[in-house]
Amino acid sequence: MGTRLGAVAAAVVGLGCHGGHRGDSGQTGHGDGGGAGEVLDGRAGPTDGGSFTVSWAPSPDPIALSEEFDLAITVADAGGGPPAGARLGVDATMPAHGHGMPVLPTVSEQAPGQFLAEGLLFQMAGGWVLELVVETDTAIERASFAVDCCG
Ligand SMILES: [Cu+2]
Repeated sequence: MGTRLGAVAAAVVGLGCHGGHRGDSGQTGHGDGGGAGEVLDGRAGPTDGGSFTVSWAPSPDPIALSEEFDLAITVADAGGGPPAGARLGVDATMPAHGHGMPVLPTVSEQAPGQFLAEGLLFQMAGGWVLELVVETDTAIERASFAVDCCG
């Protein structure tokens, strides 16, 4: 019985994701600065508030399906140098499916503005979105990148 219930619950979760639940009513700015998630292509770009530029490179490259990989990530401020006291959050999701990775990556700062995220894993082929969140004492900004797994 327990197993059966588990299977039903999983199916419900899958269905529930279909409509999406971004809940961005009332908070979305039109024009620039909308936090609802512009997804960038490539491996470098600005954060949504425009204060920082982030770039990333996977290892191994290319990323392989269902194999752990690391990301080397560089964060720069408007002047091109490392932002003072910046912290970095790293996550990845499949927005079309409403799920994330089965693992929680660990992020460490290797040098000012240079971060290493270890232990990411894409367990499904398809369209992923990598989310990098830069937090300083005065700002929290994010950049989202489209990552196709795995080609
Ligand atoms: Cu998926």
